[in-house]
Amino acid sequence: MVHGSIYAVYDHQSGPRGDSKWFSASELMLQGRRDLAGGVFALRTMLSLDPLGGRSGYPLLFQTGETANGRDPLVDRQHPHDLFMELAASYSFPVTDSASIFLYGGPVGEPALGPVAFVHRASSIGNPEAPIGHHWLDATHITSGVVTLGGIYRNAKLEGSVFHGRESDQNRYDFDTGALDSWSTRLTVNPSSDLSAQVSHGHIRSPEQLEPDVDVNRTTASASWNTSFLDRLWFSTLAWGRNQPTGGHRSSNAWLLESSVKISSERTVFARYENVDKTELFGEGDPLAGRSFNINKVSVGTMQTVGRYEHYSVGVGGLVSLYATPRSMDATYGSNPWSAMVFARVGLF
Ligand SMILES: [Cu+2]
Repeated sequence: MVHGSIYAVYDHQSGPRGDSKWFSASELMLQGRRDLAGGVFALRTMLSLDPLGGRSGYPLLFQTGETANGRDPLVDRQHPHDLFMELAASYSFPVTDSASIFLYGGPVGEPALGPVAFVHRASSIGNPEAPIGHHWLDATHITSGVVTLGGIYRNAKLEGSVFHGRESDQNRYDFDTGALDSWSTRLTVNPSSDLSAQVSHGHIRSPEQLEPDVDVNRTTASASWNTSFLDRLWFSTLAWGRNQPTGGHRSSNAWLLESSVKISSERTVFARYENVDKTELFGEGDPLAGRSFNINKVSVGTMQTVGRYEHYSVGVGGLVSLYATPRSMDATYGSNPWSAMVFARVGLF
């Protein structure tokens, strides 16, 4: 199976901390599977050309997480994804008609923690922008070293993972390595073919390169569902994530609600709402350093398919985001921060 997409995006973020940039966001997913000894063996890899755009990623107001140079945190920027987003193998084996067990692992992969990552969620189809709650919900989707053991019984799946807790460093072309020092567990239930819900919890050892003494306990819960809107497919996700760092640092929450509706065969309309507590927007020495700020963000956008060919399609689109922030941030971000993106997308299938 081959699947992929590449976006070329012009990005503008308003205000004193804003910036403008052309960037590309891409992923190519390859998967092969075969029957083996009564079960199914699969190899999976996922690659991204994000690193070509530079180490500091793209401007995104209120985004935090990871680093571009190994010294300073990335703030108001979205980090690029690594060239290798996944390199993993899995084996699943049916035990009875309604039960199976599986083993998954590899040097780069995704532990059992959080909702489906935003790049793969049906509810964010057409939207190239990363959520500002990424590091509360699904940032572990690229982990350097992971082993997961899971069991499926009827419509329920229970998984446990051990993995390397440190997030990707600023070198996006290499493999990061380290001990399997972190763990997570996730319960997923699919009451119907149109609803999937999960709760998960993990202990992430020293995730941040710039704060190596801090571990994070992360708890997430989410539901994704499909409905129809005037006979059109409508995908939605509601997600909550909580980070509880060790060492007396304050806990913080992120909420996300997003939808994507295919209003015609050629047009998708999408929207996302987020509410996130941010404590890392102001560096040491700033009078606002260490304080927690609650950020509200609403984005709406659309994508129109303009060409369909045998193995790919071409679309163009755009989105606008508005933010509601505490007054005390006005001097830094302006009183009505906003941002917009226009993009072209090539989808492979
Ligand atoms: Cu990511």
